[in-house]
Amino acid sequence: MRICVINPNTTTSMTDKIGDAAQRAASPGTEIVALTSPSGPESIESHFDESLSVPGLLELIRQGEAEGYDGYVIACFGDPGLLAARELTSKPVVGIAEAAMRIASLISTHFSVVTTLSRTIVIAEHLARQYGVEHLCRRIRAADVAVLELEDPASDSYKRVRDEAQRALVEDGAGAIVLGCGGMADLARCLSEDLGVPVIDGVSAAVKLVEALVELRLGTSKVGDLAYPLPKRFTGQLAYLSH
Ligand code: 5HY
Repeated sequence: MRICVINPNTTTSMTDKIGDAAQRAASPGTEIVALTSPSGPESIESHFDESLSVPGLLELIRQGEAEGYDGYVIACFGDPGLLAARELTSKPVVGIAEAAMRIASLISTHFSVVTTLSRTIVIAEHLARQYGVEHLCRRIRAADVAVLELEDPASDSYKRVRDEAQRALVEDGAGAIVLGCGGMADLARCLSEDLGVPVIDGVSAAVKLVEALVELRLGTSKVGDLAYPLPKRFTGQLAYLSH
């Protein structure tokens, strides 16, 4: 099968990292195609960034339908545009936050999330509530690492993420750690060895969930609110969407 993994920010080095993690997680018969959003913010660290990341990622899904992908991953921890993306396809579309939180709920009765900047904590809190795992999520923490610091080998971002995760084990009593950024996809194995608890990377979790859905022959329902978008006229920069 072929899975399209979309990085909704425009930083190609992060797309490469995400794609490598996705391919490592994928089964032997699965091809991963990792794509970078053609437009939008270089990193997503606020409601504003997240909203402006959606048109680019939706365009990749629109184009992806002609490529015959078996499923899609939205590789940003805010799961931006997830339901809009599901309207565009009958294939499975899985966001890394939903994937990571649901997988964490299968292996622990309480997990904590470690994300990047404090101002994005509320985004993950809203998702935990939306996905019905709020009672299992002890706390959403921030390592106070800017997303693009994760791309800088000279930064001490790994140490800050690890130290915050360690605090989650001690203070929250967390039984597992969820990594709250697509850019942390390469940290899970080392962190799990350092901390001695399961550490869930949403990119890997999402890839395995898409594989499972495809193998179960299950895709996005096209009945009701996730049916294909209604024909309508768009103007301005989105005029090309008119149909
Ligand atoms: C992400 N931002 O996964 C989120 C993480 C965050 O550019 N990719 C980003 O901080 O919300």
